[in-house]
Amino acid sequence: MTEDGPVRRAKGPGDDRPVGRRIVLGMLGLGALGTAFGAPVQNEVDNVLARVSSKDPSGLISLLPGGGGFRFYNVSASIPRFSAAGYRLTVDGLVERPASYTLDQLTAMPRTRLVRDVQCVSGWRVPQTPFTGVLLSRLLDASGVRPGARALRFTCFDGVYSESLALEQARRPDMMVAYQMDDRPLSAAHGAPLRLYAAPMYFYKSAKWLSGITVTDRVEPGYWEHLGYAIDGWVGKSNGRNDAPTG
Ligand SMILES: Nc1nc2c(c(=O)[nH]1)N[C@H]1C(S)=C(S)[C@@H](COP(=O)(O)O)O[C@H]1N2
Ligand SMILES: [Mo]
Repeated sequence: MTEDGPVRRAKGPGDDRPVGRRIVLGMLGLGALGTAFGAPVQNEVDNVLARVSSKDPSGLISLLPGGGGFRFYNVSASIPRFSAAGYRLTVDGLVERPASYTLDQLTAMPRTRLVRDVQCVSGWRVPQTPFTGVLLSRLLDASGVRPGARALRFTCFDGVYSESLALEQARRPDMMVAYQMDDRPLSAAHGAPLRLYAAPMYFYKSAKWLSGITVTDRVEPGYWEHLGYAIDGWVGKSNGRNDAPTG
């Protein structure tokens, strides 16, 4: 990949940069391996896709298994490694009962499946993508929100990304933590094993590799929000864009 120069970080939540020809060819090679040998290699494909993070002037990425019209974003330098067995989602802060969920516990909870369009603030849109997971309102009710709570802060096990939602936004029936996308377990690049899925908002709100939810007394702006993107990231009503709603 060095022939193409260093892979720099995105300047905005959808600022793309060209993927050099060598990288695209490299990805196609991995894609072929993925077809031949199955899932473990798919993780490698996802890793490469995520590392080159984004621009696909050739349109070839969408041909790769798992590509599916999505662009891959990662503000950190690599994809966090995880083991499904060791995974925990913590819920703490202004709650009566702090919690730490295993993936098995989350998948055993009542599940919600939503099928909406995905809209990135940079313009790309993926139609009608199923996400399955647990509503944030269920996690909040399970832990018991204390008086004075106003917002949620989301942290990620990449150690860099963060997000936020106001409490009343988080309680909506289209705000969840998701462990499936396209009716399959999340891939590493898409945030495995668990990501936020904020269906009515631009996709930067949907923090990947989710590690913690902290209930707070005020909204604490997330990674991109510190850099000027809307905290209330409603699709079509924020960030100076007029996209159609995702629902
Ligand atoms: N942890 C983490 N979550 C993240 C991001 C990121 O860089 N790191 N990028 C955001 C942005 S800008 C978008 S558009 C979506 C992209 O999700 P995808 O890579 O599954 O397509 O993830 C969002 N969540
Ligand atoms: Mo984005």
